[in-house]
Amino acid sequence: MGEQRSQRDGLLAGALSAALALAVTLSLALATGAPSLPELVSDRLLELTPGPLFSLLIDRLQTAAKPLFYLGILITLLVIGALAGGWFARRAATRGSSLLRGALALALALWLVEEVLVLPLFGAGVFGQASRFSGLSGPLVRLAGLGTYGLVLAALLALFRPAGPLVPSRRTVLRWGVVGALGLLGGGALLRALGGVSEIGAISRVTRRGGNRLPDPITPVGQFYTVSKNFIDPVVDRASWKLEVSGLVRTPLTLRLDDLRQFPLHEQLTTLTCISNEVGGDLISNGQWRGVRLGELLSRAGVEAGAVDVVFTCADDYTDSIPLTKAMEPTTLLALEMNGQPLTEKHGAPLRAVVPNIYGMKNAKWIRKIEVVGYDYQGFWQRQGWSDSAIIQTMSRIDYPLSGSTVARGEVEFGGIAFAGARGIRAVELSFDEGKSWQPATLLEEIAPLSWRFWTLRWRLDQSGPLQVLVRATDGIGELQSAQRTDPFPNGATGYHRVFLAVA
Ligand SMILES: Nc1nc2c(c(=O)[nH]1)N[C@H]1C(S)=C(S)[C@@H](COP(=O)(O)O)O[C@H]1N2
Ligand SMILES: [Mo]
Repeated sequence: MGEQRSQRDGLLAGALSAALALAVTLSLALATGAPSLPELVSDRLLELTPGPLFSLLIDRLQTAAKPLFYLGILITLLVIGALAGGWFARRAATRGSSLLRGALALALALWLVEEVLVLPLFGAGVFGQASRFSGLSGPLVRLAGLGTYGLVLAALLALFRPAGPLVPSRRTVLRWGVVGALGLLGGGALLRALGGVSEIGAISRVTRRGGNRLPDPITPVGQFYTVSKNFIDPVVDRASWKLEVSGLVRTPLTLRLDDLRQFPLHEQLTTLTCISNEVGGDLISNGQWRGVRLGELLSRAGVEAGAVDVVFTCADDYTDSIPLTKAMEPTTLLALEMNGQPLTEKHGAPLRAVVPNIYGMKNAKWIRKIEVVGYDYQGFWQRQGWSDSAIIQTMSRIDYPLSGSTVARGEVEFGGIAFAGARGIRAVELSFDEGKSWQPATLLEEIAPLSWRFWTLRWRLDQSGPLQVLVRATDGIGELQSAQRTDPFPNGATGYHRVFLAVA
């Protein structure tokens, strides 16, 4: 076989094998929770991306930014797989050694290069152990992926050998069928993986609601939405952690966790929602927070005249600020616990801010330093144009029936949530006629003043056919939710949520 031809075959076989290997790796990563190479390097790559480009990506592409970024990395890996295949096929053609043994040796070599060269280069450490994902599963999942690459590469190159008949044998067809089916399966898993990557900067794993069911009044920690700017969140060592309170204060403080626990601890149900939540979106959850009043801490330090903002600086170099008046409110907490347990890493262990009535953005996680300043401080997202006051806009959502579902004619129950920060909810209404008329829903008992409010409504649907149902809320001061559809950037999304139903 000519070298040119075998190289061309090798490129093709390499790309196909790499696609399959990636599908296998990502499926395994999804199943085991272990990180795949794309996940590990994308973290570092995003960090290395120049600020202006990063904010352009985030601003312009919003939720698409990260999937696109991810896709870029996958394509790069495909190209590397193709090139390695091309090189290998050419070498195998001239040497005539065993395809299988050679391809597996190639896979092993690629794995070693990945584990001891590439990963450390991207800050993840040898075998990825310096990343948040330490342990054996990561290297093993990546080994399985590259093993797949080697096996498939050998199989494909064997198929491409010109000695084979012109009309493919039944066995060949069968083999291709299996390869194709696996590829499709893997592709599906890949799409799922990409779909799971969402929102400004972060991976938010929120289980999609299903069935005629309202969310849990207090969101279990494992279902609580998460957003961060990081691909890999910081892990803060509790023993050596210290909180610095400085700036315009009479007595700067340095506090350890035990010192913080000497303050009176307050418990408070507060709903958090992300400013990048879309209308009808999932980035909203309710937590039971326990911690120290920020105001009490600041009083201990003694705030000096001229103070304007209180700035949080976090272990991931994230910063944000709230006005001093907000910081002094008794409901502004520095939380140590969530739902009766110490804060988990994802939610900002060991210390995070809980700032009612203000979007999640300003509920800083992994806090290291609290600084009182005499000017209006612009934080991480504010420098990219997001709202500085970030007051939560009134929202409402229809949780069931799910949009796209079919309901039987007759009485149908609707249910969902509404939230307006500290303003509370006075009313929720549904419209079955494009907003011409509105039917009042029943508000369930208030969970807590700073929590979301649940509602239900039973309504007779007599006419079969397609139906749109809209929801709107009125906040506690009597102001109707804005009907105008706006994007999350820069002040949080507005507009009415609607579901599309088929009445049968
Ligand atoms: N240090 C730090 N704090 C942060 C963030 C971050 O990226 N870094 N993200 C913020 C955003 S945008 C939101 S919506 C909330 C989400 O908190 P949760 O993940 O506990 O739901 O954390 C906020 N606090
Ligand atoms: Mo957010």
